[in-house]
Amino acid sequence: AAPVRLEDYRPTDYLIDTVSLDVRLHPTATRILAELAIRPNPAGRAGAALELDGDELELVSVALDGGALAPGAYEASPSGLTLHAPPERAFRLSIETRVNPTANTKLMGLYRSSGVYCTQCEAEGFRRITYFLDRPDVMAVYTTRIEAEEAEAPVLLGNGDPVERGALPNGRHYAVWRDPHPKPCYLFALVGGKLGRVGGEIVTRSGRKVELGVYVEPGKESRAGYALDALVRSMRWDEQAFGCEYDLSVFNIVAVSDFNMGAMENKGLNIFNDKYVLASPETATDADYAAIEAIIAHEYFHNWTGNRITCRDWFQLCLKEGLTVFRDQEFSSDERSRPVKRIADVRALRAQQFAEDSGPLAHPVRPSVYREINNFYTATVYEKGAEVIRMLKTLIGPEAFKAGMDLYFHRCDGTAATIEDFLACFAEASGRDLSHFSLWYRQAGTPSVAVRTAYDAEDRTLRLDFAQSTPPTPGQTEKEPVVIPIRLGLVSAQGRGAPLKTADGRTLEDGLFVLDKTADSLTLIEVPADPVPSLLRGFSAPVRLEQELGPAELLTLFRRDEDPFNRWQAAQTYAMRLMVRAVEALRAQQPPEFDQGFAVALGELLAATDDHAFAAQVMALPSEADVARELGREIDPDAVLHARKALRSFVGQTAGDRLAQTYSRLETTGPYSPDAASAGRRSLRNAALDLLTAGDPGRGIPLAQAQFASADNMTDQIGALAILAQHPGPAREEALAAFGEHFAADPLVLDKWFGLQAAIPEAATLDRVRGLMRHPAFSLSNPNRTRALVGTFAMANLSQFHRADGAGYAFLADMVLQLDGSNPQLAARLLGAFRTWRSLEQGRRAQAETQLRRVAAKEGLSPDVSDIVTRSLA
Ligand code: B3K
Ligand code: ZN
Repeated sequence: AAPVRLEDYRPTDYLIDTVSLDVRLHPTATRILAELAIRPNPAGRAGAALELDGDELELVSVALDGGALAPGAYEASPSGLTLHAPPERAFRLSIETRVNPTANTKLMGLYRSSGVYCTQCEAEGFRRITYFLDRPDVMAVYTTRIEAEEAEAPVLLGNGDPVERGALPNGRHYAVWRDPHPKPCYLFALVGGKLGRVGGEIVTRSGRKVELGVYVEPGKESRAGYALDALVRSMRWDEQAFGCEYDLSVFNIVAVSDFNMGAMENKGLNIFNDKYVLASPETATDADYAAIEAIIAHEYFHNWTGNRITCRDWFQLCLKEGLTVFRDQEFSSDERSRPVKRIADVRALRAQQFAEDSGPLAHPVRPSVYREINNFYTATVYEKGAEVIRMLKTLIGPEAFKAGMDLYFHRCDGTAATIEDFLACFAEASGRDLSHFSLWYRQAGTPSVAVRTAYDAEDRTLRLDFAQSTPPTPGQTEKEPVVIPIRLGLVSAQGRGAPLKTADGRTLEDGLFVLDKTADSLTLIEVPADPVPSLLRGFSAPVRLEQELGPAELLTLFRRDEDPFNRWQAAQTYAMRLMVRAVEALRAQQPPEFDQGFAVALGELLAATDDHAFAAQVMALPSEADVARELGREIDPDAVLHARKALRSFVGQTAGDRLAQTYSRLETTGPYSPDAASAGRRSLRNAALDLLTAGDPGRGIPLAQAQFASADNMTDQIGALAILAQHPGPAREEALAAFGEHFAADPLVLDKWFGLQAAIPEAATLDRVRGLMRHPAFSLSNPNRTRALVGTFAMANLSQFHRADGAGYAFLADMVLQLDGSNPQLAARLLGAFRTWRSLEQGRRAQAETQLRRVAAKEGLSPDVSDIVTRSLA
């Protein structure tokens, strides 16, 4: 397919104002009668042909204003329907298509998941249901009639408000739904099937009553309560934090078990991967609960940021995704712990987005060209997109940000907007020129900020010299300086934060310094002796910070910084440095050596803290992938694995008694509660056991075995199993077997079990993964199963995916080629595991390239896989 370019955007030649659909559900031959009210677009070309998109469609009939079309007047194929000379006035087009939901393994358009009919239309799935102008700037009002056999599909759901339902002859029935809000077709959805329901109700702030429903597989209703609770809290929060009120009489969520992503924000009818709905103490971890809360919120928040205001074209994807991620992050911060949420988000940003940004798949937050849009639902668009909004708020301040959001909701409501429309609201509200800032949307790559500090004891001045640079990325060799908000403070060994006075006598407002040139400096006066600059507080910009700090200075920040994020960062930096040095030692055939400072400081924290979740974040050392990224080039994953193991073992030994005390002190009694404080307690306790076991398996394994056997909740049970899984031997195999048997009938729990085993950093793991593919509960046709087993192996087992013999790469290439025939989106996602291949040592690099070339050489690749492999090799 030819590349699509942002610069080529032009409005459609026709508009579609209303869509009336009549869908007759059938497992293999569903018929869709679409009636479209079409008129020429005043902004388009007069007299142009009408070219409707299609994808694997079978046309049954087409009529114009109720009359048959002459054979030469149109042209139809599975991928399009063209009217050569449509009327130059408003007209009605009636189209009947036939599709096979059972054969739809791509999970785009209308398909069946465990017998439930459901749809996924974003980005370009509606064209797999009927011929249409399948692009987000065509907004219409939809009425949907759904008809089905009542025994097969007693529940029939659509967008908007329910209008009518009734019985039909021959055991069939129907329901009619109407959505009064004009929307792009990617927000269309319908569901039909046997589903259980958990219901609720909410009254919005203007007094509108809204009926809430969460639909799940019958029998799983008891696991839907938390999702409903999270929905109610999300609706309240959005009214209070952003002034956004819900706008229909019904809001439904449906959980399905075959889904390519996390969830989808269809208007009034969100469809979810059941992994992000179903939760009970025995089957879901604290992390699952937090993810459910965040994703329920995210999809709900799209009702305003995405649905009421949508995107003009897919290049503007971050307009809805970056903003909605920012909103769900704020929600979770308010519901839980703000610093801990920030730390978790930055960990994820670095792991996913920084990795993407430094490899062949790097692209700007707003790309300017794509071949397959589904490959742009990325960490860059989502997570970096959210960081850009966060920086905007930091730069203009919370009041102006609020005013800008209000203006955006007011001005752009009901439109398909652009990033320019969005930024204009903030420029107006703040009175600032945001043109330089907007470069964040166009320029890819992670900027580095290098800092040099010089303290003059006589003058009591501190000079900070900043320099920024962004490495080249595909298609962008020259980079310009971006606008980087740097929050900072000074921390002294005595622990008092010094005020920040600049040379001209001002106090640095909110501790904010803005670096918007290649190099700049800041001089602070009246600085007492010995300050340690605490820079990029709260991770105020998505950059790499290069700051020369010695061990003593890092420990000062770790112990005394008033900014919790930088306390955590100081510990991470310390640990990272130890591991990088250990990698160097190992590669020089030397044993790694560690100083005590880090372990001692950890012990101190454990003794003093009552913020368990924070302490758990400190104890989770940078991952192998983090270390690999820090090294940047010529990576030897085995050395990384062993360096990290050695440090964990050293810390576990050095702080052993403290860890053991923490473990027993934090034992909980009473029933499980998923709240943040209880979850934090569990996470610290499990982190303590993990390090303790790393340092002294003889001491830790019996504790883990006991915890595994007695746990009354999944967090503690899988926590113990994950620890056991790191230590080869009968304890591990027995526990794994017991768990597999106990949860044999619970696919979502088995996914955790698949994932744990796929992540074991041992040479036998690849064979174990191959064996598990033959497990009766495993199936490559289910995306959750595939991601749990194959995805975890490729994305979360650095040393084994990157085996020196290339067998990990060959395995993944096999999986990608096999899946490409059935589910190209899933195949393309998995192939992304190769994105760091150029940073490996030369032997592995060659092996990875061989497999990428093997994939590239396959004939008939999907556009999805072809796009990823081409860019990966470029
Ligand atoms: N908007 C959907 C993602 C659709 C992905 C299409 N390939 C979920 C979300 O971001 O909320
Ligand atoms: Zn989203």
